[in-house]
Amino acid sequence: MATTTNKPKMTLYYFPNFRSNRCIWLVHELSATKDVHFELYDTRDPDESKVKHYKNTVHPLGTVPALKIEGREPLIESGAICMYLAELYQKLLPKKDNIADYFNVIFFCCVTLDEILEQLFVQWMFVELENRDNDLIKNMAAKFNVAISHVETILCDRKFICGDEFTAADCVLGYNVWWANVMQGGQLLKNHPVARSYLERLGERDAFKKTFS
Ligand SMILES: N[C@@H](CCC(=O)N[C@@H](CS)C(=O)NCC(=O)O)C(=O)O
Repeated sequence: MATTTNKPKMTLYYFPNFRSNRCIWLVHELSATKDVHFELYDTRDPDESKVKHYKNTVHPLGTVPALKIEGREPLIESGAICMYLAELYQKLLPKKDNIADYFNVIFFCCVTLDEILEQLFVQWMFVELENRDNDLIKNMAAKFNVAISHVETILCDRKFICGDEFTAADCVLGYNVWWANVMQGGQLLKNHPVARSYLERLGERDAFKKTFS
């Protein structure tokens, strides 16, 4: 028998192992795969008409992720998609006392940590060794160090960002910690045992395993 739900039909446009993973992971945590259809979208698709159509109908800048929702404007920011889905399902939300950490960490990840990691990612992945901007790398690695230390002060006495219960904020931050760990042999987390054990804890979750490959 087909299962029906009272949720709108949704399509999550994604590319694996990039920021889309925040949203894919959360969909698995929410057991919402019957409502959210995953649609692989390659921003570098050589078929220009596909890219044009995506920009016209889903995301004006042509990036992923994006969540198309029946009857409304698509959501085009990974953090906003996570916050929206948690609200829609009324699951994985913080208790009232922890709402400040919830908002603060989601925005810190999407605005600050993403920017730092993106600059390091571009240098390490796309720029030949001899052409790398070593001052920029040093500066961004130092900034990351301060930023992740700040996150560690929040995590040092709790399992997850909002206490002992996992929330959507952990899908957002967890992606950043995973991202930092897969670059350059994990050197960014070398002196950050709290962040590393947080990642280990997240890695034990079934929804994490289904998402990250
Ligand atoms: N602020 C956006 C950033 C989206 C973004 O930059 N996505 C990258 C992948 S992680 C992308 O689509 N890059 C391809 C491109 O810029 O052409 C979010 O977090 O949703």
